[in-house]
Formats: sequence, C-alpha cells, structure tokens
Amino acid sequence: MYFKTDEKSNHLTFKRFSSLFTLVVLGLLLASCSSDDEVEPEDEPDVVFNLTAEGREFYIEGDDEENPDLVVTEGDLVQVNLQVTGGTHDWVVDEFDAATEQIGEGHRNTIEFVAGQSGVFEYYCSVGSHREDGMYGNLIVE
Ligand SMILES: [Cu+2]
Repeated sequence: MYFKTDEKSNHLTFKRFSSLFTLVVLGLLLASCSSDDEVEPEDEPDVVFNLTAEGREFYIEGDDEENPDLVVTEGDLVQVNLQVTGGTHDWVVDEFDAATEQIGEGHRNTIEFVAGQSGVFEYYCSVGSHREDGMYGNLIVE
C-alpha cells in the first residue's frame, strides 16, 4: 500500500518534470528560431546576375557577350554571384560601394547591394591593370 502511493507520486512528479522539460525545450527552440531571424534578415534580391570572369571579360552565365550591359530598376536589391574561371578578379561598382572579394580561379563570391540611384555606372575589375585592359561594362539603373 505504502509502496503503491509512493510509486504513484513518483510517477506524477516525473510527468510534471517531463512536461516542464518539454516546455523548456520548446522555449529554447523558439528562442533560437527568432534569434536566427534577427541575425539573417536577408531579403530576396530583386535581380540576380550570375557572372563569370575570365581573361579581361565578364560574362553572364550561359551567354557569350563580353562585359554585357547589366540592367536593373532603381531601388532594386541586386545580387551578383561572381565565379572566376581564369585568373584573379573581382567585380566593383564604386557608386554603390559594391565590391566582391578578389578571388582566384575556381572560386565564387556573392554580394548584394541596393541600386539606389538611376543612371549608367561602370562596373569593373580592380585587379592589376584589368580595368585599363578593358575589363569593365555598364550597370544601367532605370
Ligand atoms: Cu580582373
């Protein structure tokens, strides 16, 4: 008789403890989810350019036009994914403080910036004399 009661109360205590434990775990999960949101408030880009750099040219992936015009709309969040398939390059637009890292063959680097002003702006590669050698094109913000 005594044992039974004790067992019962132990069981109840365990039940309470386990539901409390579940609440704590849930709370922690929720807290980690919301803090993730704070760390990465990244918006979806409005425009994505997948660019390849090789020699003294940029190309849009899947197209062979050299240093093509890149056209966006004023206010767009622009994402540039640069992939280097030969040499070392970067992709820079001074007016928007947009610059990838200088990366070597086989590497990729992604940046995002807001095209907050309309006009025609030069994008270029800032490595060595690449810009003078013709490694530039137009970012057209309409
Ligand atoms: Cu370059």
